[in-house]
Amino acid sequence: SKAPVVVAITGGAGQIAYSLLPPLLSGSVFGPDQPVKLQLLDIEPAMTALSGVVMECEDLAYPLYAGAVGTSDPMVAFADADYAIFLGAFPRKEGMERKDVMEKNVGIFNSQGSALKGAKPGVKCLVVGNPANTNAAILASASGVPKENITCLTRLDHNRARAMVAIKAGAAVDAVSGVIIWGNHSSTQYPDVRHATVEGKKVLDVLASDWLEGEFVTTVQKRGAAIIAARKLSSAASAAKAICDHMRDWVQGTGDGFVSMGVFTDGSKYGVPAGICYSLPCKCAGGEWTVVDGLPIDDFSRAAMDKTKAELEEELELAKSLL
Ligand code: NAX
Repeated sequence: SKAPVVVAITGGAGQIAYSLLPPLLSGSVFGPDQPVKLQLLDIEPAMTALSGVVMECEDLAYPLYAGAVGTSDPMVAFADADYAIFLGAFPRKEGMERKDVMEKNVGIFNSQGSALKGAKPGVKCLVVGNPANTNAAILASASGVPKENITCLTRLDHNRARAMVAIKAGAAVDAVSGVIIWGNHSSTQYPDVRHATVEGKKVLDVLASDWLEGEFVTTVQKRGAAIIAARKLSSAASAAKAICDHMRDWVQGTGDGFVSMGVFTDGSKYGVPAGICYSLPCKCAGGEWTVVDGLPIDDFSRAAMDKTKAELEEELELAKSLL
């Protein structure tokens, strides 16, 4: 049988991790014959809770389970990791300035970046903890991991957009393809349906453009906040599913079509400068992503793509000033 892959997960005692660990151990992400070893990191006060999570990983009794470790030491968590999923971040608390939250997260991702040096050389990283795109940029500079191996999660936004189009058109979700999330995982993100189809027809020909350019865009942009308002907790089941989709596609390939991933590019595509982690349409094959280049961009899209780019540049500048 295959040697296990080592998957490091930060924020292992949190609510997304609780929904994420079962599918990771089931074979649906890394393959049906691929054993998985988990290395779960959380902060010291969460160690008792984390020990319970480790017990449940055993009790799932999945045949691919190859062990689970719970630790508060990043060096232990990242040692020999093939994959690293960063869920842990400092949440914004009432009365905190944006700058103060950023400072906490810059500290976390800077020090975890150093510890990531103990991972396997080809370690593939996914940053989920917010501000995800900018945390990914800090991680990239602190870790020395090649930029193509550091991504951030915008698949949840992508899935939200795809599902919303399907529901509106009265179609199955897998009949919708080609939606794109551009930019930041924040309320400036641009959910784009200009290249999307539903049941083989252009979405622009099927759904009203005032809905597509108005309510659709703002609903996707504010979906995270709507879930917090309703549930008093942020999205967890759908976030975990999106993480599985992102990692499975990265590792096993996208086949036809493309998906949205927060990635670092060289500055030559879609007017996105090098150095920021910006969500783009990507295809994956052989464990590598490539940007789907050359899609025509109209004025409406260009303005929205530039707005979210400007926010990311400003965020990164703030983050760097706090290093
Ligand atoms: P929880 O608060 O339930 O869990 C976070 C866990 O991280 C806690 O157990 C906490 O103790 C731990 N943690 C904090 N600092 C740490 C550190 N320095 N090292 C290791 N662990 C640390 O949050 P949860 O709902 O699981 O969400 C996790 C993160 O995902 C949040 O930052 C959230 O904002 C972000 N999200 C990002 C999404 C995306 O699409 N990019 C969507 C879902 C989610 O909102």
